[in-house]
Amino acid sequence: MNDMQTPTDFDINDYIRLDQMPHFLCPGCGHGIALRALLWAIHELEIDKDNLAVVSGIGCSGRLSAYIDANTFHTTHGRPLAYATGLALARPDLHVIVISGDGDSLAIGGNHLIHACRRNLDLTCMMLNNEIYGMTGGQVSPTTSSDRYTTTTPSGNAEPVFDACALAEAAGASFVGREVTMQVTGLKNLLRKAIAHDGFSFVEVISDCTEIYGRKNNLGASPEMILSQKASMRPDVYRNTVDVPFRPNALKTGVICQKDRPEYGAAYRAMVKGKQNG
Ligand SMILES: Cc1ncc(C[n+]2csc(CCOP(=O)(O)OP(=O)(O)O)c2C)c(N)n1
Ligand code: SF4
Ligand SMILES: [Mg+2]
Repeated sequence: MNDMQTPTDFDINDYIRLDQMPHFLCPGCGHGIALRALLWAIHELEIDKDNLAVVSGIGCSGRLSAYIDANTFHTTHGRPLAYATGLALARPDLHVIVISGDGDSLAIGGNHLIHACRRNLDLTCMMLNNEIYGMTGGQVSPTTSSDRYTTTTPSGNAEPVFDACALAEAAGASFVGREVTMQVTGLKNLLRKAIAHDGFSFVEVISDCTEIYGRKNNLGASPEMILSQKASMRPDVYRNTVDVPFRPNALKTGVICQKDRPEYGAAYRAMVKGKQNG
């Protein structure tokens, strides 16, 4: 890892499949910013593309794997962690990174997430939380804020919201962090720490769905939504200075927990070897 590297060392064109351009993301979508931060972290960690596997589910978030010039698997909705678990167990020499959405990881794939946290296999999961099912037209998700409008909550959302980081920590993830797309360098640094961590790392990225969620809830265009992220992190500072909607609770960002726990793949291999020798 080289701390001296600067943004100028990083050229995203070295890491994306140019033949897949133009990408399909809407203008202002936060997912593109998250992809850039992830590739920047991979660049700084000097990970060889041949040793990188990116696994994704289905969704606007899931689509990102198709744009990365590495070993990529665009799998089924809710199941990328299951595919990634098999891959990481069979190929411990690879860096396995999962790109997932809030619906993908917390609704249909919620069970896979809690068990990935419990096992502590050496994987990194970047979950893009845009509070909505973006790809399928804007249905409510487990992270949709209270009172917000979606195609399936036309009178507002009455459900309480999942705190994905609290869930991951409680389920045993040994690295948990959160960042907003507004803080691109902060997000890159957090992802770098998550990928370097030995064990299961969960990173929640607050990433705006401008075209569906933002439009439906009158949250302004991309610049206003980005400002809202900043204000939601420090409502005490910005409440009277920025005229943008706030999230109900102040967002905690950065590394939320990091602990030493036995990594599942190494423990499993040692157990098998012990049985073979004994
Ligand atoms: C088994 C299955 N159920 C449902 C779907 C339809 N589907 C595709 S993407 C998606 C939701 C995507 O939301 P999220 O995971 O939050 O990703 P985003 O598009 O917001 O990035 C759904 C319900 C599917 N493809 N497969
Ligand atoms: S629908 Fe929303 S999440 Fe999907 S690409 Fe457009 S802005 Fe992004
Ligand atoms: Mg989503």
